[in-house]
Amino acid sequence: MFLFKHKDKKTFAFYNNGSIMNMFYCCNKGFNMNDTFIKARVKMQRKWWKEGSVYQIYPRSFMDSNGDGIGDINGITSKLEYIKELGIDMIWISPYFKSPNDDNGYDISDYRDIMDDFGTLQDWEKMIQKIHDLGMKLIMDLVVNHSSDEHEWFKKSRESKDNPYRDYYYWKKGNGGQEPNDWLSYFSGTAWEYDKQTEEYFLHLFTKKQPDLNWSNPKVRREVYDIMEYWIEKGVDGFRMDVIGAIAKTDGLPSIGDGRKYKWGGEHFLNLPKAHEYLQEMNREVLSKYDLMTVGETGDVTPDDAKLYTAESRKELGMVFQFEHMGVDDNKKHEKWLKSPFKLTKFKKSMSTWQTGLSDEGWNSLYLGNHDQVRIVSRFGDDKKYRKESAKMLATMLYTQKGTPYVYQGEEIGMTNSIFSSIDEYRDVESKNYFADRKSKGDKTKDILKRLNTASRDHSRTPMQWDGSANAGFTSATPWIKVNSDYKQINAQQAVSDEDSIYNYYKKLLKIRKESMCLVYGEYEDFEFKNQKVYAFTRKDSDNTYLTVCNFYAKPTRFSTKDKYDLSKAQVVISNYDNHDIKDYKIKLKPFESLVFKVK
Ligand code: TEU
Ligand code: CA
Repeated sequence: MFLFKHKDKKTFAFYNNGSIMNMFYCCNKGFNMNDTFIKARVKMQRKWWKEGSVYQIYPRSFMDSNGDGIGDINGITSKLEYIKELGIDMIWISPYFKSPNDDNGYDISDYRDIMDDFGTLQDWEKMIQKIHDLGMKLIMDLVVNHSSDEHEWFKKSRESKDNPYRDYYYWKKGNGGQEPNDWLSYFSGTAWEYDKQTEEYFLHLFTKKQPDLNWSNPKVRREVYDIMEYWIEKGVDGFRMDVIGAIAKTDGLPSIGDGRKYKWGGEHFLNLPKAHEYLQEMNREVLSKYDLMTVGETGDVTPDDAKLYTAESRKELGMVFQFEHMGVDDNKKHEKWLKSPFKLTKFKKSMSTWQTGLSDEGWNSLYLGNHDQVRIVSRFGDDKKYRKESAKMLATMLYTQKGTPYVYQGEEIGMTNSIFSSIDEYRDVESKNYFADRKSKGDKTKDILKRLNTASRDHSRTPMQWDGSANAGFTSATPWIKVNSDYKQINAQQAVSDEDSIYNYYKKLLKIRKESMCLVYGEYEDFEFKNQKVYAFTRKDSDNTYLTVCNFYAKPTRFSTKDKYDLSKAQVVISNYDNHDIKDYKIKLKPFESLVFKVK
C-alpha cells in the first residue's frame, strides 16, 4: 500500500498494488489530485471478457449446411475460421434449443437438447470443440424468464390447479370476465391468456406461447441452476441472459392503473430488488464457481441500475446489455414503429451518460445492432452513397469507447435493411402481431407496412450474405426468409478479399483495441460535447491518450481541438480515409470521416 498526498489533512488516500491493476482509493469526494477534480475511484479488475470482442450469431440465418433453407449448427461450424479471422474472442449464439419456434427459439421446450432444425447434440459438441480449438469461447443464450408452452413443465402446469408444476408459472383467476390485471405484452395486446382446462389465465410478457416462469418459486430457480450446470459441464464459457431484468414480479401482480410510469406495466416487473436477490443467489449457487462471461439483457436501466447488476462487490453479473441508445430515434410517444430523424446530440448524450456513469464500476456492452434491431448502417449511417465510410465510422465511434465490443452477424460486411413489400414476406412474430393489431384498429395496410419497413426485427434476420451465388451462398434451397437483393455487391467473399472493405477495417480496429489497455480500461471524456455534427472523445490512462473524431453526417465539416492537441503531430492510428486535411489543431472532415489519433 502506498499513501498518496499523505499530508492532506482531510483525505485518506492510498494506492494498492496488490491486484493486477493499480487501485486508487480516496475517501473524500472533493479530493484534488494533480489539479484535476476526480471522484473517489477504484480502477477495474482485468477480465478476459472485458478485453475480447463478441460476435453474435442468429443461427437460423447464418449458414445452412444441409439444404433445407434453415441455418444450422454444422453451418456455424463451417464458418468458424471466418469469425476467428475477424479477431473475435467470444461467440454468442442465439438459442439453439428444442423449440416450436413461435419466436425463433426464444421459446424453449427442452433446455437440454438441440432444436431439430439445427442438428444434434453431437453436432453441437463438434462445434464447441472447434470453437475452443480456435481459441475462442462460446456464450450461450439463457432464456429463462419464460419457457415455451410446449415445455413439459407448462404442459403439466396447465393440467390441474393442484399439480406440482402449477406454481412454475403465474396463474390467476379472471377479474369479472376480464384479464387478471392490465399489463400488456411486449408483442401487442394483453399479457394474459385464458386457459379453458382450469378456467384461469396465465401470464406471458411475450407471445402466448411464451409463459413467464415464476421465479418466486425456489424450485424454478433450482431448475435454472441445474440447466446452467448441465451446459457448463459441456463446456460453455458464459451466458447471455435473455430479459433477465424481468424475472421478478411485484407480489400479487397488481394492476398499474392510472398515473403509471410505464404504460405497459414495467414498474411491476422490470429491475425490481427481488431480481437482484435472485441473481445473487444464482451467483452463489453457480456463477461464483467458474470463470464465466455473463451478460444480462436489461431493458429500462439507468447506469445506477446497471451498477447494481454489475459492480464487482454486488456479485451478480459481469456486464449489462442496455437499450437507452436504441431509443434515441423513437418518436415522442416512444413507439418503436414510428421513428424520428436521428439527432447526434441526443445519441451522444446517451452514450456519454453510460460511459461516465460506469467509469468506476460496472461494465457495459458496446453494440448498435442485434437480432432485435434494424441494420446499423441503414439506421445510423448512410446505406447508399457512403455505406462503406459510414459503417466504418460507426465502428470507430463504438469500439473505441469503454465496454465489450459486439459485432452482430453481417454488420462487419455492412449489410443493410431489406425492402419487404407485403406482410407475407415477414417472419417475425412481433411484426406479424403488430400488423394484425393495427389492422384490427383500422390502420391502412400501406401505413403499417411503412412502419414495419422502418423498424421490423426481420431486417437483421435476413440470411448472412456469404457470396454472389444464388441465395447469397446461404442455402441451396429456398431460404426460410428472403435474402436481401443487394447480396451481389455486399457479401463476405468480396469483403474478405478487398483490402479496403468494412470487414478488413473491423479486423484492424478490433486488433488495435485489444492491444491497447488504454482503449479497454482508460478513462472516457467527451470532447466538445455541444458539437452537433462531430462526436469526439478521448480515452486516457497514465501512459496514453487517444482522441476519436467522427463526422456523423454526409456533409463535410470542420473540427478543431482548440489548441489542445496538435493534430499535425499526432499519430493517426486508424481512419476510414487515406488522406486527411489537417492543419495544426484543425481538421476538415470529409463525409462520415472518422479518425483515432494517438495524442500521447
Ligand atoms: O428481447 C427482449 C426485449 O426486451 C424485446 O422486447 C425487445 O425490446 C424487442 O425484441 C424489440 O423489438 C429478448 C430477445 O432478444 C428477443 O429476440 C425475444 O423475442 C424476447 O427476449 C423474448 O424472449
Ligand atoms: Ca439446415
